Amino acid sequence: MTTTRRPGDRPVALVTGASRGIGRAIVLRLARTHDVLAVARSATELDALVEEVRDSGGSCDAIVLDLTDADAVARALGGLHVDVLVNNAGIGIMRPLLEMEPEEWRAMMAVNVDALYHVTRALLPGMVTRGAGHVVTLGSMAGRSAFAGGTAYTGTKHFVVGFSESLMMEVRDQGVKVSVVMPGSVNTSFGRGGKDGKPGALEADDVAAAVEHLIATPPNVLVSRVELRPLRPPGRG
Ligand code: NJP
Repeated sequence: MTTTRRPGDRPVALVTGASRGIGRAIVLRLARTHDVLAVARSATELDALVEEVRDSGGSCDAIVLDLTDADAVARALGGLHVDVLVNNAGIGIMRPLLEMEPEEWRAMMAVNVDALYHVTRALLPGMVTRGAGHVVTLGSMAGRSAFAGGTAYTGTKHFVVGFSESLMMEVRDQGVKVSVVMPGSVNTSFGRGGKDGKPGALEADDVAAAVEHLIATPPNVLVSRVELRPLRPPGRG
């Protein structure tokens, strides 16, 4: 994949977890204004997404990648020109700590925590060198609250908030914006409930619209944290 950029080229956005759910919705939104790189493991779903974007006149390329493979991430992403990185990939295994298998713990840490480092470490140096860029990471309202059965998941999302806000302070003076988007429940196949199992939840495109909005802010404006809730969640009197 070429990284040579010409004057007038559209900015490049790379979205992880693009094969379905929120990441897919973000790709479809950003493809209106950006050339998009869509990252996930599922080649068939990514191919369908690429086709959909191209059919509507946009530019999208798929990168089939397991984000938990640090060497593969460095090989595939290192040196790419990316103006907007959306760290969206995540998994949610909701189980009390004492019922959680060690491999479930490790799987969640590998995607929600370690992969965030692998991907950001590959793409941030280019942004710093160019003095411009935006890193947006999908956190969660679970990154500021707690629930039984969420020991590991809320831990990873608290990590995301600390990571994003500290990174923001490390690179803002070098022209790079860092934001964390924290939705409540979103109607995807993620975690508890399954698709269509979350009445009153946000839709994936609601989250994508928020991401689109915050990367379109003027150069001197940084929205560093977004908490996104449905207006009238069911079951609240
Ligand atoms: O998740 P889902 P959502 N390597 O399950 C990818 C947060 N969030 O869109 O590899 C590469 O539909 C996977 O692709 P594939 C949540 O914590 C959600 O709902 O093909 N990619 C798929 O594209 C997460 O950070 C809710 O299987 C890997 C994507 O990740 C983000 O929003 C609420 C991978 C997951 O798609 C997206 O969630 C909230 C790997 N090793 C926060 N492993 C909610 N939905 O309710 C997974 O507050 N992926």
